[in-house]
Amino acid sequence: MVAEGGIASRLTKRAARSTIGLSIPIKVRFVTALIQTQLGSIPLLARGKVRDLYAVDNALLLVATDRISAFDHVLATGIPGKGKILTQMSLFWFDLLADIVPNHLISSDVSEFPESLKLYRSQLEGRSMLVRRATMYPVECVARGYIAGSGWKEYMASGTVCGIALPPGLEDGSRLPQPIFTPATKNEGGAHDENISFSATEALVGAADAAELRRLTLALYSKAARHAEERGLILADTKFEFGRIADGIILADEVLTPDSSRFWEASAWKPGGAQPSFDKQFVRDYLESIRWNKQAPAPALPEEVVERTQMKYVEAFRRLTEKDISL
Ligand code: Q0T
Repeated sequence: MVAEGGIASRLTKRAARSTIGLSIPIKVRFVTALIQTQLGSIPLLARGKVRDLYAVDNALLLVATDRISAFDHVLATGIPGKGKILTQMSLFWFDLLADIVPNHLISSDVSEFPESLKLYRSQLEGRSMLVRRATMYPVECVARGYIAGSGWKEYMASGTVCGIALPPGLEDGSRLPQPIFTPATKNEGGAHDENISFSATEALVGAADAAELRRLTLALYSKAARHAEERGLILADTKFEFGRIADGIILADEVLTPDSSRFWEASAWKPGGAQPSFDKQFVRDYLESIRWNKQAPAPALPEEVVERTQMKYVEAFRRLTEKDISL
């Protein structure tokens, strides 16, 4: 029985080399990037830039691949282990934040998954979550403690973010007087999310739920930002997605990963321009250096950029969780 026949072409195989002195190999580990899952007849619901979503009985299966995006494109090269690192990071935060809001996690242990998934263990191990199906709110719940990205753009144009008036004189990367709730709506087909006002959020989800989503978003941000700051990282902003089940509101999606958040090295923070990305700066610098026009097809990354980027994900995981990760 060959569960994974045919996926080899979708895997990027790299040898992680270690040498002593005159290039004597002391260890040869093969680390493979999982670029796309292939779960046979399990119904695929969606492939995002990074994650693949499947229907499993009444539940959903979220699988984080090793795909990486930059400048709004998925690159031709994956970062081996990225999906595992981000999944383990989400699991850490779900646990830390469970006193604020329940979440959609059923299990991340493949041994506890339905029988139909066990054939795919090697693709799922460490990088998948079986989650409760919820009715998702059509709002991206963003909290910002610092101004950057689309928030900085809107502030430059109007002095506001999502209609919230901010003090004059802020620079790109400035800390805000207090964290703010800056909701956005998802746009179809790769277009950027659109920042919306709180009253537009009320119109979308109702006033009571809008107030509760704002309260939860700010409470989650506050706890996570404090945790990060104690470990020398700035959580500049982050995006949450919530859903509703019979019992009430639950936290869904991935949480507080570098894909859904801006993490900055606190010791390097210097408002007045774009801050270096904790995880993707080597990737961006490389893509700028080759003067890629940011149109498809996105290029591949050199081995050195892949390795340095992988190290940044491992470092983010270690600093935030104080745990080691085996890929
Ligand atoms: C969802 C119902 O994960 C997504 O896309 C990846 C390809 C976005 N998405 C999430 C849901 C979730 C979650 N998470 C949930 N618990 N219940 N829907 C749907 N799309």
